[in-house]
Amino acid sequence: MTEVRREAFGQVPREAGGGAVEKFVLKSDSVEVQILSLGCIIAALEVKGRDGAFSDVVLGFDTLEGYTRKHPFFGAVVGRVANRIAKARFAVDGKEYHLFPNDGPNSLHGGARGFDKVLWSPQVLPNGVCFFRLSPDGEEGYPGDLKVWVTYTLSGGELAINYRAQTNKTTPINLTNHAYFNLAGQGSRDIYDHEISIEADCYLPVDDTRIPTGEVAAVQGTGFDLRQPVELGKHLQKFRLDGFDHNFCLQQAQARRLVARARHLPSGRAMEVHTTQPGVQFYTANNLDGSLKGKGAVTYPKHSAFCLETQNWPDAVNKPHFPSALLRPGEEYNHTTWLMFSAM
Ligand SMILES: *[C@@H]1O[C@H](CO)[C@@H](O)[C@H](O)[C@H]1NC(C)=O
Ligand SMILES: *[C@@H]1O[C@H](CO)[C@@H](O)[C@H](O)[C@H]1NC(C)=O
Ligand SMILES: CC(=O)N[C@H]1CO[C@H](CO)[C@@H](O)[C@@H]1O
Repeated sequence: MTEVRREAFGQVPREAGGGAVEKFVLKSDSVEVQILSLGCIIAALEVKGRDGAFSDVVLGFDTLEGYTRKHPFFGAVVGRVANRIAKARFAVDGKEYHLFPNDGPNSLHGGARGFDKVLWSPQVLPNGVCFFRLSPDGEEGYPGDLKVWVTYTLSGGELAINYRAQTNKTTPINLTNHAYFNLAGQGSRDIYDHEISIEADCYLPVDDTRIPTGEVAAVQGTGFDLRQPVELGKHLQKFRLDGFDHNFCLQQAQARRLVARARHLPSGRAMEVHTTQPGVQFYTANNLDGSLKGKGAVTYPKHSAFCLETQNWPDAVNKPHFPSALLRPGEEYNHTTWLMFSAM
């Protein structure tokens, strides 16, 4: 049984667009998740450890103010196009489109005011909540009126996130959730004692602006081979890696499949990621620097969380050999990611 509760969370200041933000609390026997109507943000996610104790495993803020200030997309749905588009431009059917460059010369995570910074219209479901939004033609430079639905449903230890969209002009799209996890509990200093595995034979090397070079490289014999579980701290040391911020290429299939596992060894908290998407960005929070004050007044230093953002491959709009990122009128974008929590 999932219980769904709805509460007021705060008021967006007028200069940031205005409007009332609500919080939706989904609760099962083993998981309680709090989601905001601002950016469809997962603001808290309490899961059980081996000893039965609940811990909040996502980074974020106690109040709305934290989320309306600049922050690294904590828990938010990012779009229209998650990740980077090189030189903030792309062409569709021979017409060139220019996006707002908000990451050096590139467009990152949908632009200056992406899907993470806007209010969505909620609808309560028996076991979850569905958020809707119309992204108007030209928003952040993207073509077409785009209708988007993001639905969270909880059943037992499984949180499903479904993304659907329809457009009336061909547009690139790829939606993801940017939750930062620490299965030891948010506010824990690092993730070195987490075991991670990713079911990927290949990954995408990047240039110094973090755009994929176009090569699809085998993980075999490199630090990117995470097909067998590794303990993260030791693994980073062994391969002298400063951290991960890379797309791993998943088996090309539209069907649900297991793509990654994370486990916090001391507490036994574990998370499996299943998805219909072709890629997953594994990010070890390399850019967190301890300057943000999070929930319970903790700080978030470098490597204090990880993200597993299921998505299409970055810069796919400019790379013909990557999976297509275009949604055409009459088609429907429909992807789901499942997060399965357990204690072992
Ligand atoms: C897309 O829809 C909007 C409103 O629903 C309409 O104003 C616009 O003309 C449509 N564009 C196309 C290309 O059909
Ligand atoms: C979305 O795709 C799933 C299969 O992955 C399917 O079960 C579901 O019915 C689709 N949703 C819609 C609204 O078409
Ligand atoms: C519009 C659309 O569906 N774009 C791409 C996003 O990622 C999926 C992965 O399954 C691609 O197949 C889509 O073409």
